[in-house]
Amino acid sequence: MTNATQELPRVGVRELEVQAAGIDVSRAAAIYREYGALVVRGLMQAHVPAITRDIAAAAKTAISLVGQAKQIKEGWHTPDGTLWLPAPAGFARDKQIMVLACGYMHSSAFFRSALDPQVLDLVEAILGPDIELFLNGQCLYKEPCGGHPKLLHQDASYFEHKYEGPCGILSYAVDTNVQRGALHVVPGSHKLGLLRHVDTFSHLGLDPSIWSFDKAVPIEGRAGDAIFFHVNTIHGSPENHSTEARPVFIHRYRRADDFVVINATGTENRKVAEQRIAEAKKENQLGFMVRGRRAYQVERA
Ligand SMILES: O=C(O)CCC(=O)C(=O)O
Repeated sequence: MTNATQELPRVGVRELEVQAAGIDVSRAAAIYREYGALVVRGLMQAHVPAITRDIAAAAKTAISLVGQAKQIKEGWHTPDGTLWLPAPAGFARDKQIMVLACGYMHSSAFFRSALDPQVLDLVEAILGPDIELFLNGQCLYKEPCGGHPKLLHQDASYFEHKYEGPCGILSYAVDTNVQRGALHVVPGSHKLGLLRHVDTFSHLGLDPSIWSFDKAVPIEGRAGDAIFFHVNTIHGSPENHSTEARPVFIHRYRRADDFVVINATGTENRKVAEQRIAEAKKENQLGFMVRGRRAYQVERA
């Protein structure tokens, strides 16, 4: 891993975006391949009302459980599985929600949206015909009035893969501008390879003195807009300074034969995982198939 930089394309959101209605799937996939990021306006719109209801209910539950939070290395966990960070000054509580316990195991609306045929057509054009889900869906939740930033990072620092790695799709559950914590991406950064990450307030991140948000393109959007990003694409989002929460829901897909070789949340556990890379195997890493089929492979027997 290096922190080498190279000439990145100077593009704005206009070059990254297409409309879901009447989409040209091959053109959309070409944008993703070129820039490591693709914005599909309105792609998840039909799913938003039901998912938003489930997210609101999950947030209410999580907040009711904050008194039972148990400290872990990454912050705190409440019994529902929500991950918490220290709250900023002026908050009503000493903890704020980071990852809300609302995924495929909690919300059928969230799970159904992962199987949306138009979404899968796009993922197939990007990853090929045989696709599985990676992880169980994730809801990052920025509370109002200063809810956490997620500093710029590459997802491969958390889950480095054997092959292409996952294609992530982050969708806005609410209209989201920069003040409310819009996702920022660095177009073309997926071609830099995996860069050195450091420990930050929001876990693994790129050195913020080098990779600040002004190096990235903000993607403002409406509820239901979906942002596709490569596992090596540099991305992150600033604090939520609006008066309303900013939830997003994230799907991740990967080739059916792909698997994690390094899993980490911080530099210390990453160092340990890097020593064990040769032990990584596909077995025990099977996700639900959403397109095509999983061919039997002898080494898995
Ligand atoms: O909530 C966000 O905007 C950031 C999400 C993100 O960076 C991630 O899931 O890797």
